[in-house]
Amino acid sequence: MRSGLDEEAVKKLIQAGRVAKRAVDLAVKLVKHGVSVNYVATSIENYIREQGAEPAFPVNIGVNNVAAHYTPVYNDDSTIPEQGVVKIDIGVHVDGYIADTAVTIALSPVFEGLVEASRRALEKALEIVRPGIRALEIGKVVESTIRSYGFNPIRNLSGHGIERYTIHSGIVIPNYGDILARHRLLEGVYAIEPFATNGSGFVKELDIATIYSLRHAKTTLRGGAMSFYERVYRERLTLPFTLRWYASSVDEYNGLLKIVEELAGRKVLVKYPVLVEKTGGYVSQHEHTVVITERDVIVTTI
Ligand SMILES: [Co+2]
Repeated sequence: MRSGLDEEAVKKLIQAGRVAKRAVDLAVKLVKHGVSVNYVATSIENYIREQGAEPAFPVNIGVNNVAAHYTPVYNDDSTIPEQGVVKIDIGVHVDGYIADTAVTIALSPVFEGLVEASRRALEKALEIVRPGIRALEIGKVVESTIRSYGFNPIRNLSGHGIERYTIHSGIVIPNYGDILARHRLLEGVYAIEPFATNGSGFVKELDIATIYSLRHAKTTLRGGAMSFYERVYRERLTLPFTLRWYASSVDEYNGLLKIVEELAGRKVLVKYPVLVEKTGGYVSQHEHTVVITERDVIVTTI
């Protein structure tokens, strides 16, 4: 993908970005006190499909100290609270070409500074990004901007390279001036995503996962597990998914939860634990996807 950014690829990346941007606009309209999180996620995912694209991952809804990797579960009865912040992280793909973007909504004026910190950090990062920039230069700008608002960047969450059908390529764009991140951002696709918090600046994993992905494997599984694996692999390859998309009753959902455990035990399924701020701090996040070509930078999700 890094060397394969042909015209067709760039066209699809831009198309995915356009859908993702409109999905963010929809998210901002939907997020209101009392609205069910299930409704928010499902509406956004349906919108993406109506636009002829597919979710690159289930819509992540992070309320307050939840930083990432929570998507509403089947029959989720939680609602948008009255106070705090809500992060909506949206992935869209067109033929495997991915756009990854996120926005934070302050539910009350007291959180506007926190939201502004990650928004401005992303803006500043986009001002300096250019072909060949070192990842740590972006990290420095993100960190100093967030600190100028009196908040901490989250150091163990980072931006990332993106490849076709792969959300995290392994290339890291730190949210602080990590002196080890001397690698240059060459031709390719990258997500820049500053996280700001009034907590310690680190996330930890909870013992819950609501998002999974499959590993490519030549495996023989029994009965339901085999047909579920085959169905999800056909539809998603190794892109993340939620059981919400596959269950149409509580019984079915509970059955799928068992299958997930079986697949995880066989090492053909990866779980993404919910990530929360270590000290319970509130977290804001903004994210855009950029396509870096030989000479230019295209922000696809703006
Ligand atoms: Co991302």
